[in-house]
Amino acid sequence: MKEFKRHLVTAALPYANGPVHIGHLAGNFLPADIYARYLRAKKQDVKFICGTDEHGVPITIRAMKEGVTPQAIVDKYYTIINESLQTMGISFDIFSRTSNQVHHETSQAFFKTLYDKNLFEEKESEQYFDEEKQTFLADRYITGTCPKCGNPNAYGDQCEKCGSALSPDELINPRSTLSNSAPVKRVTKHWYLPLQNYEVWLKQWILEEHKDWKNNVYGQCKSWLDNGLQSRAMTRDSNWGVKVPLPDAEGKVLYVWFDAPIGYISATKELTPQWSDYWCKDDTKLVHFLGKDNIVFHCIIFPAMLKAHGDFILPENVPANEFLNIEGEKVSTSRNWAVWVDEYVKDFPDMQDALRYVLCANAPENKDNDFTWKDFQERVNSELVAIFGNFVNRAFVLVHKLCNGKIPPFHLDAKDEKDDALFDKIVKTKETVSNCIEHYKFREGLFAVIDLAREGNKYLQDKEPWKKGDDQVSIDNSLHICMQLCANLAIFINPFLPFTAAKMCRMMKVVDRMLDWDNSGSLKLLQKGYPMNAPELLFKKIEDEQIVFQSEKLKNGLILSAQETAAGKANDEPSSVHTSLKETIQFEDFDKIDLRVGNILTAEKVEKADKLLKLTIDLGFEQRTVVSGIAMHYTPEEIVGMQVTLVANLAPRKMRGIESNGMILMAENAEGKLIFINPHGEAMNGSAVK
Ligand code: B3M
Ligand code: ZN
Repeated sequence: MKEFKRHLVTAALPYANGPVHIGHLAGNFLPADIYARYLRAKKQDVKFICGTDEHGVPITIRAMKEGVTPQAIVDKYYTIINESLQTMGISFDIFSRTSNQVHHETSQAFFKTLYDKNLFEEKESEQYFDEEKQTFLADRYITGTCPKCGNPNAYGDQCEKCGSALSPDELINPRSTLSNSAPVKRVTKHWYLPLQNYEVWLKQWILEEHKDWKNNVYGQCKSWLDNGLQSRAMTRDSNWGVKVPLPDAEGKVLYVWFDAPIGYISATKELTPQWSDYWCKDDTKLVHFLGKDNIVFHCIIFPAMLKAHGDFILPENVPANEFLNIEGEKVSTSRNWAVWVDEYVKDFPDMQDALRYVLCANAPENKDNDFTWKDFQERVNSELVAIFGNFVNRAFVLVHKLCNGKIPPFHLDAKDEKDDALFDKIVKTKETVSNCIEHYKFREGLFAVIDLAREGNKYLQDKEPWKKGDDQVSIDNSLHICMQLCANLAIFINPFLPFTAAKMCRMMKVVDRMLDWDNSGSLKLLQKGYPMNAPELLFKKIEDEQIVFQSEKLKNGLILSAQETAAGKANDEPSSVHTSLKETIQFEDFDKIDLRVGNILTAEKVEKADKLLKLTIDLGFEQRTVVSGIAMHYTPEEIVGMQVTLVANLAPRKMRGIESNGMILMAENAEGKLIFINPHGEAMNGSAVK
């Protein structure tokens, strides 16, 4: 085993084109944080690096759609992402941004080194260009008819109907998703990294020397390497990104996957003048945490870049996770099918550890996993509250009741085999948790801690100190052990649930230093006679209403996003101008829908919901409240008095606590603004639309 002096831990840089969701947390930030916190508790020299990825097509497209500059987009989301991750206790040593000067310089210098070593191929090729928007089009932003199945809305990289992988050249009647115009071909020059030149080395390094990598990671690498590598362009035509540092490169920027991983290096530079100790000395252990869609970039392309450069170390491990689905369905930011971290921390104040717990217990470590609100509630209530919280609380309450709130002495002569067994279990747990975290098996590690708390409950139940009357020796011994167990539990749980560990320290009146990993596995953490504080509530139970509210919110998000998909407001992916038709329905299906004309009587903004307006609609025979996701498109004043069409028999639904009774029909104009579908002349309020 190699001896490492330092640790560099990275979490993949989220794109600053939207908030982060719990899938990012489970796949990436949380395991990295647990690992970094554990290393710090072991008194290791560790730097935990992250930041936002602020370049690339997703950001320019988003900016174009919102009609603002890319800078405005990244500024907005940097702040939101940074705040929500801080609040969740993700303990980065730095959370930087790839738009920073030092990053631009670092990645340009990196590129220049490879260029000067003559490691790029310069190649010209023809690419689609949108003349109206004056921009080259990434594959994803071209639509057309699929040559395989005739789907009129296939993308330049893939047909989502028949699943074929496509290239833009294969599309029949290609159109730009940005302007709906037909793109033209233009010749453009780019710098390619011939990845095939690194194939032999990569095979040796990964397939031979890193058989220890997780199966999902190793397997993906193997299949890339078995299929053979090709040259890949490391530059793009764009005016947003890191400029290519060459004289004849006007309008060219570095490919976002070239500059983003260099962001780890630039952020470390920003953090410490000793940055090169971390990046250039091979007794540093570099570990990248990420989701499975980023494996190829971190295991193949970035290492090839690092190898080509020559000055930097390579990752020791890349423990990528699979995906976390939500309520049985894949996360989709475009359909707003996601649980957003910034919203969770607002809806569940001071309950970060509950989410950390469930996401770790359910982490998609080896396969895709599912998050459901029901499971969230069950795990919190029956594991965190009923096992861990319950044990700690009982121990503290009993110490206050039976031992004056002070750590009782331990009478060695009265020690029995139950005491020994519990002590053994503490020592074993230390070893198990260490081992699990060091091997990136965070779920198993967490379960070992919960298991220990479960043993604590059993021990208390066996010893029944509350029934021991004046047998103070027995009371003392059992509660002495329980309190030592609490102290150990605080140390073990700390990397996973740091807010809980901090509360426990307050309850035990000890400073953070007690949480040093090496202190654990001992029954001498708290001195006899030492006074304890009263127990604090470690975890709150999750009530049914909270779960119902969250499930509704998820579904409402779908409805809102359906209303604005075309406008692209909540959308990372390009929306094609015409979406494909839904499947055929029968007249009876249509006839179930009761459409009515109504008049907007009042309109007002909904507090803390920038998309929603609350409307009163006059249907002639009645008035009703409808909540509509149109606040980005209309002010309340401009719509009062308008006639609209309403789905009048849609089941009521609560949005932001307001019951909405129906849905207003909207379509989209060429600019992506939502417009009302209203009668051509004055119709009677309440009349049915047929
Ligand atoms: N921003 C992709 C992603 O968020 C990308 C990661 C960069 S890590 C260097 O999935
Ligand atoms: Zn197709």
